[in-house]
Formats: sequence, structure tokens, C-alpha cells
Amino acid sequence: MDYMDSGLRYTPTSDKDWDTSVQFLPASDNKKFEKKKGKKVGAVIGVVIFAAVVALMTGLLVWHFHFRKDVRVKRMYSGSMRITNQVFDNDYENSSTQAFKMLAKQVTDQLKSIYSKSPQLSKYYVGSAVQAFSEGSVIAYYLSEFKVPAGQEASVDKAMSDVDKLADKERRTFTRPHNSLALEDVMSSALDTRLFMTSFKTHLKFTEHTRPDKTTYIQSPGFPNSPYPPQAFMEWQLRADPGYIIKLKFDTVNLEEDCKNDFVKIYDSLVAIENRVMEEMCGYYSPSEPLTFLSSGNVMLVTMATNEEKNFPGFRAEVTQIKRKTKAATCGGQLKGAKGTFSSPNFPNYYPPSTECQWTIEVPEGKGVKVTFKKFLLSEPGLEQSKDCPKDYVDFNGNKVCGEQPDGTVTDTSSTNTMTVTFNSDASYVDRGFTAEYEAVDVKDPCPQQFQCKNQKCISKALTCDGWNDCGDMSDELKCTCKSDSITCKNGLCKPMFWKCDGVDDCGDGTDEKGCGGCKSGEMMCKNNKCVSEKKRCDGRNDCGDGSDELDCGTSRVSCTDLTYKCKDNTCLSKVNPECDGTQDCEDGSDEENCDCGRSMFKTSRIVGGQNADEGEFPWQVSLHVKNSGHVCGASIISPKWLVTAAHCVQDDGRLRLSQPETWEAYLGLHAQSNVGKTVVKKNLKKIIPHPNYNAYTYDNDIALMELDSPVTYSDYIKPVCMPAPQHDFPSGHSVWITGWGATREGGYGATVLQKAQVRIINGTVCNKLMEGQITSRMLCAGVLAGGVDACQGDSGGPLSSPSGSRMFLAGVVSWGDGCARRNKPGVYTTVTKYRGWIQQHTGV
Ligand code: 4AZ
Repeated sequence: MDYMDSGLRYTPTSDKDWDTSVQFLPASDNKKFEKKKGKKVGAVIGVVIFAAVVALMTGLLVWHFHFRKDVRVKRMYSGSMRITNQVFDNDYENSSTQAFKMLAKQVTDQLKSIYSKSPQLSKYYVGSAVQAFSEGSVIAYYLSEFKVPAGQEASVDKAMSDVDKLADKERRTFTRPHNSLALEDVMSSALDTRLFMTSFKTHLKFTEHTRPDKTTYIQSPGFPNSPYPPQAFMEWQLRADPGYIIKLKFDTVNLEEDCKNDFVKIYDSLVAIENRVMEEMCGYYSPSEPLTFLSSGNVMLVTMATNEEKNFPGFRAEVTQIKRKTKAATCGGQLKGAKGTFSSPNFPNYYPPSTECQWTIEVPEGKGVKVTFKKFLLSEPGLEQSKDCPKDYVDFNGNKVCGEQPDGTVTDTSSTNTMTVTFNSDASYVDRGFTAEYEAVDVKDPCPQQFQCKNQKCISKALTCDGWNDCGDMSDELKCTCKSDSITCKNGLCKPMFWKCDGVDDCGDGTDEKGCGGCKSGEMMCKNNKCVSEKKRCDGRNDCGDGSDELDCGTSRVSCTDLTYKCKDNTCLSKVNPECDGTQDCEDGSDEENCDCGRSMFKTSRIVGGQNADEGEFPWQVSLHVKNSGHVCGASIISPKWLVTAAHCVQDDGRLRLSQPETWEAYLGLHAQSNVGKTVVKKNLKKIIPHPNYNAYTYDNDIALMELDSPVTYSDYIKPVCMPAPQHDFPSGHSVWITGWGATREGGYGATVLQKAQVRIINGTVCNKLMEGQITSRMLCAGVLAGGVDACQGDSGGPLSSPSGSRMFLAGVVSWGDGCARRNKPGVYTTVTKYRGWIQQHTGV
């Protein structure tokens, strides 16, 4: 039972209890007391209050005028500058050499002089320190500290962002000594605030100068044998020879999910200058993902910060230097012919910062050039909604495009036989870039025998006006005359006829859900599809025949039918889904018994489409591992000893004895497969009970029970789901959650972090048509008929969780489907309500 409902909360038994707990003085005594002492006491209190107010005001004024102006905050900026009148010396790589110290002194002197040109900066300047030099002629990297009055930080940030202008001013000063440094590209930015907020126990600094044809590795301390250290700040300064660039290739990245806690950052610089960040990484990256970064010059910096808890394996990366190519050889150039492909430098890995490429495409005379971007990934943090593409972008035919765009949707055709495409990356944040195809097309008919979308994409004519957004911009679904097998929505869209009356508003204006079942106005539709007069609703008589006209009638007790909730005392309720809703409906209270279930620490946000679940959001989700082989199926916790899963998960498969408890281990409280942390409990099994009528051909009765070898103790991360009563109603159109570590696309790999997605229950008759008659009454369909959201291989056995009030009920068990996330192919689930007797008999739940 939930502790709020368990009697721990103090509830006064009657008003009398409250009254006796407060003692009042007798009225007569009270009056006497007021009369005798009233004046004197009043005067004393008045003096005391006056004195207190005066003291407080004085204190505030003193604080305001004397101390407040001294409340100062430390502000650190990191920056770099190019010294054009010096030549790089190898001694500059080592901060203990005389040469380094002398040049560093010149740099800090000159910084002081630059800051003196700005009133905001000169007043608050504390000092600077040079951290490193690199080639080109010489680049100096430094840290500058200011003590800024609270509230003035923004004006100092602004002055620092214009530091190049101050350097210009300083250059023009007559009093400048002639042996002073000639500075260019002076810039700086505030340090990442996370580095301020955290007090690091460990600071580690590594330097690595790569050599041609030599591969070195950098890795987080302890990797791969132990987790990285807590509260640590680490940096790796990487250098290459002049004329070379750094190639950094990660083979493992496995950090905490939340970048606020632990992160790795890569800079196109030797110090942590925020406007030179190339990428920030946290969480887990699949080893098969290409994860290579290139620098623009011959330096790169990797930093890593960790907080006090949850430390993960960390990272490892290979460092090499590669010869810097000429601009022409890096990317761009002349492309000739009827068709071909081109891509951003280093694709599918990250393009380097500060890069510009230009392709001139020429197709045969008389034709037009059609360019289609198959992949387009040019996103920049904070600029997801930006339309004017101020940072990285692709420019073609006068269109500037940036951000992340769906495959194949960025496309254009020129009216002549040439087209110029430029790609531009600025100094910070890089992405994977793009790959594009070009082809010669007939300008007058760029989509021969096909439909041309507004965004220039060509699609098959059969895909227009079919209810699906095939173009990506909806242009194939506008101005339609709907075909006979389609519903004509009031708003002009066409939707497939089998979406009519499926409980989901597919038109968006309700047209497809109006007049369903054909009951006349003034009539209601029964659950068995019969029509009866509205007047017969809740009249105490079973007019529908199935009792559905006598449900939710406000009255409590009704005669029992298949649809009514039965209390322990065998009386029946008219209320639909009364169990564990916080109101006692049964006279014996049995509808609110055993209700410590179906709640998590987190509120579930409404989203459609798969995404990472929060830790502890679905605490009943279990990962079933075949010992030494990893995750195979999901399951749900229904009591401290019992799990529910799918029968097809526990069928022997060749040499794999999946029906035997010894084969399995159950992971409870698990979030990421890569991290069996403190919240996780691993259990062996004692017994597996597949449903005796499971049919391996039809997947009918696809349900099984698993008994743990010892009871689990519930925690924030381990809790049971609520079991629905046999009559619990999960109506069509109701939103439910699917969760699991299964494949994230058909034929793909399993997810590392538990995934969640929202789908809707689909009418059984509609589903049976879509699934060619394979749906039995013991199966439940749920999905998004437009495709794209579904359970998949590896999710089997896991829960279909249905929210009701503030709790989640186990509506279904992931069972089967026709592929994954295909159009008009919902996921099929075992209907849990059909097995309540069987589950109760074996588990007592
Ligand atoms: C499976 O193979 C599986 N799309 C589970 C669910 C679905 C498909 C396949 C539903 O475990």
C-alpha cells in the first residue's frame, strides 16, 4: 500500500479531537487580563518594535552603502591571440623554459595594456596567465581573471567579447614600445560555468605531441578496468607538427547520461575557449557509430569533468596527425556529368571547424541540375529554431539551409545546367555534415511520371492523397479529391477508410470519428455495437444486453454483468475502472486494496516517438538476460516475487533452454544496459510458468509468469505495476506507453538506455482487418497507424503501461507484429485482463 494511504498520515477521527487539542483561556479571565495590563504591555511592545525597525533600517543602509558594492564575483575568461612578429620556437611548448616565460611576460603585459583601454575591464582586472603557445606564427592561449561587482557581469562579458577592437585601439597607440608584440585575432570568452560551480578534488593535465605515422591513445583515468574518478577535471593538450592536423577517433564513449554532471568536450584550440568548442559528449555512444574529429589547425584540446557520483567507464580515443590538405583538395571542386555524389569533408564523421567548400556542378547542356541531400546534419546547440543560419550552413541556388533535416527532404533544381553549392563551417561546434546526389533533369518535367512535391522531392503518383505525408511538407496531401477507399475530411485531407471510427482523430477535425456505428441522434452505442435510446442510459435496466448502458451512472451498486467491477463481497459497481483510483467505491474497501503500484518518482511527459526514459520512470520494467549473453526480453514486476512476460520468450530454441529458470537472470531497476549501478538488483529465477494454451503459430495466449528465487525489496527504481481488474476498460484511442531495450528500428540494434514511446489503443475490429484476421479476442493492438512508433525485437515480454488517474496499469504484454513501426501495422499485445484468474491462481496477485 502507498504510505499516504497506509495510515501513517495523521487523520483526526472527529472534529472533537481537534477541539480538545487547543486550550483557550476562560473568557472572564481573558478580559481581566486585558484591562489590567493592557496599556503598560502595549507601550513596552511599541518601544521594542520601534527600536528593532530602526536597527534593521540602519543595518540595511550600512550594508547597502558600505559592503554591497564590495560583493564581487570572480569571472574567468580564456582567450587566444596570434602574434605575427614572432617565430615559433620548440621551447615554447614547455612552460618551464626561459623562452616561454619571457614571451608569456610580454603577452600578459600587453593584455594589461589592452584591458586598460576599457573602463569596465581596467577597474576589475586582476591578472592573466599564459597557458600555452602553438605555431602560427605564434598563437598564445591565456586565462584572464576579473573581480566584478555582482550584477555587472554582463557588461564585462560584453567588453570581453569586443576585446579584438580594444587590441586594435592598442595597436594604434603612439606610446607603444616598438619591440612590442604584433597581435591579431585576439578573442576570449567566459569559462564554462560548470567548471566554477564544481569544486574538483583532482586536476590532471596531459600533453601529447603526435608524430607522423605514430598512433597514440588518450583515455579517462582507470579505463577500461575501473570507472573514472569523481570530482575530477582532466585535460589533454594535443599537438601536431606544423602543416598537420589532429585526427581524434573515439572507440569508446560511456559517460553518465546527464551532461550537467559528467562531460567530455573537444576544442579546436589548446585551451578551453568556449567559442572554439567542437563538440560536447556525455552518455553512451555505440562503438559502431563513426566518431572522428578533425582540427582546423595543429592543436586540439580534450577536457573531461566529473561530479561526485555515478562514475562510468569513460572514454578512449586514438590520436594521429594527418597532413593538412590544400583547400582545393579538402573539399569542393568541379563536378561534371549526368549524375554523381559529393559530401562534406570527413562524412559520416564530423567535419572540421572553420572550413569552406564550393562545388560547381555542370550537367549536359539543355538539362537542369537537381541536388538532393540524402543526409543533412548541420546542427548547432541553441540554434535549432534559427532560420537565418548564422553559423554552419549549406548554400545552393540561393537557399541557405542549416540544422538537422529529414533524409531526402532538402532538394532543389536549377533552371540552367549549372549549380553552385557552398558549405561553410564556423569556428565552433561541428556536426556530421551531409551527403548529396546530383542528376541532370528535364527542367520542364523534373519528376517524369512522378508527383513533384512543393519541396522539389519526386514521389510516386500513387502516394498522393492517401493520407500519408510522403513529401515531408504535406504537399502530396493538399488539394485532393479523395478516392473511393478514402474518407474525405472536412479540412480537405483524405485518410484511409479503415481509419474511420478507430477511436483516433486522424483527420485532425474529427470527421473520421463522427457518426460511428450509425446510431441515430438521441441514441447511444453499446459496447456490443447495439444502438439504444439515450434515455435508457442509467435507468437501472440492462437495455444493451451487455450492461454497458448501466455503467458510470453515479450510483454505486448495480447488478453484476461481464463489464461491472466486482468487489470482494461479490457486490458490483457501476463505476468504470474504480480500482486504486483513490476513492473507496466498494463497501468493503476492496477496490482500494493492494494499491502500492503503478507509480514512479517521475511524472511522465506526453511525447510521441521513442526517446530515453528517465531513470526510475518505469520502475516495473525488467530486463531478462540469458546468462552471459545479455538482454533478450522484457518483463514487468507485479509483486516482490513475480514477473509477467511473454510465453514466446520462454520457449526452448535449439540448444538454448529458454524454458528453464537457470538460463535466465532478471535485472530489476536497470536503466542503461551499459551500467549495472547501485540501483539495480539482479535476480535468479525459481520457476517459469508459460500459459498452458500458448500457441507458437498464432501467438495466442502469449503470456508467462516468472517466480524470482527470493523476493525483491522495492525502491525508488523497483516497484510493481498495477494489475487491472478483469473488467478494466482500455478504450480505443486511449494513450498508453511502451517501454523496452529492443531494436530502435526494424532489423536494427537494441537500445542501451530504456526507451519509451506513446501509442494508442486501436479498435480490435480495425486491427483484425489490418493484420489479416490474425487478432484473437485475447490480443490487444496499439500503435500509431502512420508508422514510426512501435515495439520491436527485444521489447517482447515487456509492459504496455496504461495511465489511469495517477497510476499505471498493465494493459498488455509485448507479443508480436508485422515488422516494426510499419504503416498500418500496429503492435500486438497479450490482453492482461483476460488472464487475471490464471495470474491470481499462480501468484496471488
Ligand atoms: C519481437 O520480435 C517483436 N512491432 C516484438 C514486437 C513487435 C515486433 C517484433 C511489434 O520481439
